[in-house]
Amino acid sequence: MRIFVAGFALLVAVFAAQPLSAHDIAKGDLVISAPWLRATPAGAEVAAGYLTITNKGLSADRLVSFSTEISGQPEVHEMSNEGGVMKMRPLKNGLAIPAGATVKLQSAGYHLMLMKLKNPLVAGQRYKATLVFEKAGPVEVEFEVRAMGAGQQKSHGHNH
Ligand SMILES: [Cu+2]
Repeated sequence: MRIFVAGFALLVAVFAAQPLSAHDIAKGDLVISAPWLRATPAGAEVAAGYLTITNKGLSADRLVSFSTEISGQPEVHEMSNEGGVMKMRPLKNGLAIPAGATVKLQSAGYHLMLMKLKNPLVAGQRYKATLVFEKAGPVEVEFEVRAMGAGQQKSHGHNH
């Protein structure tokens, strides 16, 4: 009995350590969580998207590209500090997701860039997109638009 209880407690601990929220999407070895887009002012031609990708596998994968109906030219970008000036540029070979790593696309870091934006993004809207990984293949996700002032993801504070 004692062994059973201990085993059950361990199982609970494992699940508690890795909560899978309603927004998490698993495909192959990858878990994608909390995809969101920052709302844009009227007339904006670009928008930025953020999410977190965890690779639970033993081999590296790569976010090669993505597509969404609201962007005529979606690109995966990185920010870099060049002589004190933050610049961004497309990652021509995609974004590496090393084995066992969690890669966050967030403000001032890697991000999805929605160039040629077809309409302004308003907080509360949702847009579907397809992320394309070298190994895991295409993964359908849904982005939630958050207010312009939004920074980091709020981990689980979302109501339907
Ligand atoms: Cu960018």
